[in-house]
Amino acid sequence: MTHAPRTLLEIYRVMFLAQAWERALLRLMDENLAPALYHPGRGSEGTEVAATMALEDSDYLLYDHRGVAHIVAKGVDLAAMFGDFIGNDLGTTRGMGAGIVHIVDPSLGVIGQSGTLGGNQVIAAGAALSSKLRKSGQVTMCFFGDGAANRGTFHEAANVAGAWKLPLVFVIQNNGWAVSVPVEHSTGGRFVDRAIGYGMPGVQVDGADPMAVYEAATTAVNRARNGEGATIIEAKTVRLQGHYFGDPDGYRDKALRAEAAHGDPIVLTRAQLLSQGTPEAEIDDVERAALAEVDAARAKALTGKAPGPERIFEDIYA
Ligand SMILES: Cc1ncc(C[n+]2csc(CCOP(=O)(O)OP(=O)(O)O)c2C)c(N)n1
Ligand SMILES: [Mg+2]
Repeated sequence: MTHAPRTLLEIYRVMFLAQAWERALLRLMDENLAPALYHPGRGSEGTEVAATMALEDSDYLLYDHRGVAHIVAKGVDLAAMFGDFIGNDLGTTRGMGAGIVHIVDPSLGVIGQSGTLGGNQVIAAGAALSSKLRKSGQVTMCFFGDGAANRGTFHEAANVAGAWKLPLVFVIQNNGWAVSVPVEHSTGGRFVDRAIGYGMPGVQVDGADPMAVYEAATTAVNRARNGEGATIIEAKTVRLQGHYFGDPDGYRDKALRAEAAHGDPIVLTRAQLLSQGTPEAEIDDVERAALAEVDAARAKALTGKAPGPERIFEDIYA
């Protein structure tokens, strides 16, 4: 199915939905109903949602560990996502492990990430090569952070993507940090400039401006689908919370954290909608509906059951 162009309100709805889902997950962890292992995505919703919404349902998504907004934007069932974190039979993997690495929905092109960061870059190149060889018209989008962009796997994937004009969009979410390492310490030059060396376009966007992200992603997706090859999008984002759920974030001082808070894409997009004349009551309705959707998904997910030992031997291809 080909999507009609998205409006800012549609993109905001999914950003808010992803944030509401994440808050509900953190509550499940607080209540000891799900294992407490998570990397909050607050601050990256603008990029993850707007870029993913430029894809069609049949396109491939390789997400990363930061948040779930890209997975929500691809349309994965919210109750099944809770089931994956709880580790029950309602999850997309029907109880095979709990957590972010394991959400998969082949019917929506959601093929996961990798056991280690950066592994998804080479898997993405493989997925893009497969659709090129099959002439399926599918595009692959691969998300990763500034830290993972410095792995050797990025060079391998970007090099073949450039050489073979693979239908691939790399989305580097540069939030300025890899755990406690600032990007100035880990990286010489700009990520976007690397594109020249791989023979593909590079574009830098403000991750808190979803329309700018959506337009850049749409251009990249169209190029890929038309056989013109890959693109690198570098989105400047912020990490509003610690690296993982429970990280005291002590390596960033108050001033740095306050600066990041100014880049909250949800706050900025809501303000942008209001300034464009969207009635506040309409935004409130969208938010209320999203909260109700998350509540219903949580209630459904909690009716799931732990898988039996026989589940261990299913889906094994070795
Ligand atoms: C190959 C590998 N090395 C280290 C880790 C541990 N690790 C998990 S997240 C992370 C930081 C990643 O930083 P970045 O790519 O910038 O993403 P962010 O967390 O900022 O979203 C690290 C080092 C890992 N999962 N895989
Ligand atoms: Mg980072």
